[in-house]
Amino acid sequence: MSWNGYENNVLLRNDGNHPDDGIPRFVDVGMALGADDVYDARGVAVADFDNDGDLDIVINHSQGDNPRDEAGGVPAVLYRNELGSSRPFFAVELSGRESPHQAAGAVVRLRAAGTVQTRLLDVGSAYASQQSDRLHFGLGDADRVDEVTVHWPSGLVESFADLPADRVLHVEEGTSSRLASLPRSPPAGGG
Ligand SMILES: [Ca+2]
Ligand SMILES: [Ca+2]
Repeated sequence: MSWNGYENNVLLRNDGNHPDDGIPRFVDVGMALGADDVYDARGVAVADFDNDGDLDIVINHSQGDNPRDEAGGVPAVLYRNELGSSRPFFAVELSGRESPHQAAGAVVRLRAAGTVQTRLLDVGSAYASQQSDRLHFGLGDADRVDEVTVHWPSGLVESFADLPADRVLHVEEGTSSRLASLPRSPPAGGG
């Protein structure tokens, strides 16, 4: 994103906490991955748009308010992730019953291979854009999930143990759950 207009977008890779000081390190990989466009970007949404198990990015732009804009403005751009499809993932979709149907404010914790990740279901996530309500977790090298815990806005807490990777867990609050697979896209250049 650029905040002053017509700066190259940056895409920050999280390299984790540094072993010396415990402070997270981020590296700008926008130019290396071809995601450093100079258009006047405004909104960003991160979701698995092609249902292949990795997160992709859509960026929208302010329209035609500057002579450098192309005629009619710059359309939204989809950056399709072709790096992460081979790595395992896990995703969670929630339907509230006591909680509001969209389950805004739910917190999901996932534990796999000794690492805990936390996601907040946030329905007001970015300017002029909205994240997917499918909560996505990258699993690194783990091929199973030890436990998923859902903290519903109603106060209900539900846990699900020993789940396979590369699945979407659909949970209806306090009622039922089921695992589904995604239609994984063929690799870039594949048939
Ligand atoms: Ca994807
Ligand atoms: Ca992909």
